[in-house]
Amino acid sequence: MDQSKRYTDFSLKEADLIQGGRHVLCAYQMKPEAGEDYVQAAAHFAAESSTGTNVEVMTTDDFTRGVDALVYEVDEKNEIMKIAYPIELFDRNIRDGRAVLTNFMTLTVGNNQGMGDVDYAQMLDFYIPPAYLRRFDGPATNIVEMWRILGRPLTDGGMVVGTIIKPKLGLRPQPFAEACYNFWLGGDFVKNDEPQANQPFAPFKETMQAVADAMKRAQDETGENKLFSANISADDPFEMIARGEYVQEVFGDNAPNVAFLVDGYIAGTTGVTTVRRQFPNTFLHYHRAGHGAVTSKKSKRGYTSFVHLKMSRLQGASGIHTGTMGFGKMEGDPKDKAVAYMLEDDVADGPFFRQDWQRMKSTTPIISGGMNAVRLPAFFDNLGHCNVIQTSGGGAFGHKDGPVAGAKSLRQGRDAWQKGVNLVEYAKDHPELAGAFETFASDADHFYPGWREKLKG
Ligand code: CAP
Ligand code: MG
Repeated sequence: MDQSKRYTDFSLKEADLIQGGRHVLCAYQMKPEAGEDYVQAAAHFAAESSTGTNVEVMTTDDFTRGVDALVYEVDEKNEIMKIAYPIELFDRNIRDGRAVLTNFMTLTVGNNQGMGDVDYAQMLDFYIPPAYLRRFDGPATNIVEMWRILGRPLTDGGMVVGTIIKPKLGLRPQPFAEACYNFWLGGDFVKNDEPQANQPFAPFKETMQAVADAMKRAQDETGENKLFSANISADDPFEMIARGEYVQEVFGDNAPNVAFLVDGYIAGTTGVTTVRRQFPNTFLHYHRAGHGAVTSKKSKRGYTSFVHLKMSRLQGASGIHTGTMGFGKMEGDPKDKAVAYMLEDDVADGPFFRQDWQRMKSTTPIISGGMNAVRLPAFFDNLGHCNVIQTSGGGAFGHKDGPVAGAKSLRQGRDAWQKGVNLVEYAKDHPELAGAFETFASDADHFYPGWREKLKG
């Protein structure tokens, strides 16, 4: 059935829709199945994503038609379509009227992902008007709280030097806590790797007790505050809350130094919002394991990494993994820095829409995946600043002289960049950094050809 009369309106102008403030706008890359008309498929897509289905239903009335999602632009050659969704379509909490991201996704990337007349459709960008934006929680805390704990300046406090405990699995509670302690002697922040939870060989309670003790010891030893991110992801909110409450209890006085890690793609919107609302004063660390199944650059369905990360700021992630923008081991591109700006800035440009965040707090980029001290300067050159949380697992525990040296080398890498000193020069009188050159020699060859001779000289 051709629904283009009802679900398209090409007279609508994007600037007017934004000015009007009553529509969410979404841009998709969409290709119909062979033989299907582009505009008809787009109209069907908008129908399925709002008030319609594949046939006209007799229960439709004039009000219903007033809240139809409308296709307002198509660029068939580039497979782009844009849809305006009236904000009335989107669910709000029955208790307090807050926005429900689950429902936003159900409409915008829900059934429309499996339609028979669509070959593929992927959301590339979206715009949220102020009247809907204000209903989202947004972040309660971010890197600024970490800087406060670390005694750093609250503006441009710089990179939080972090690690992920490796090996990923297989450490018993004491060796696990020792690994934390050692890194803390040279660094700031330790996080659980995402699968570390309540395995029989490392019971959660025993491990957290040992880590809390290690944090105290490291703080006594260094005279500095330390940070930990505890994974509390689980299948049900009650288990997550139980884990979070337990962690706060055992860390006691140091509880404000602990973040909660949620595997936000796998635990989903419910997992993330449970933590955001149950622990509003705690740093919400959004890990995104599994997201590549949807957001990989090789995928043509679902939504992009940019869209995923932008949604996390709405939900209230304090920090989210943004990838390494081509400087680490995961998929990425230097241009991905646009996503960091969308998380940090008050007004930022996406691939299609400019988003005004209306002073919503920022979400801190967490830079992780194959990073080490030698890779840091190029990464920061591309990003233009170093106000991020950076976690190196292999880059710390793989250092030839162990985790204390690994942590120190990361700190030195950041310091060199902040001072504008060439990394090889800096390594001359910073042995841990020099050790990182030797350990990650192929990276050093790539970023600093001739480093061996220069270091000797
Ligand atoms: C990195 C990591 C992170 C990835 C996730 C890992 O370890 O702990 O989970 O960074 O990717 O398990 O691979 P290494 P992203 O430092 O040893 O590489 O940050 O892109 O979501
Ligand atoms: Mg990991």
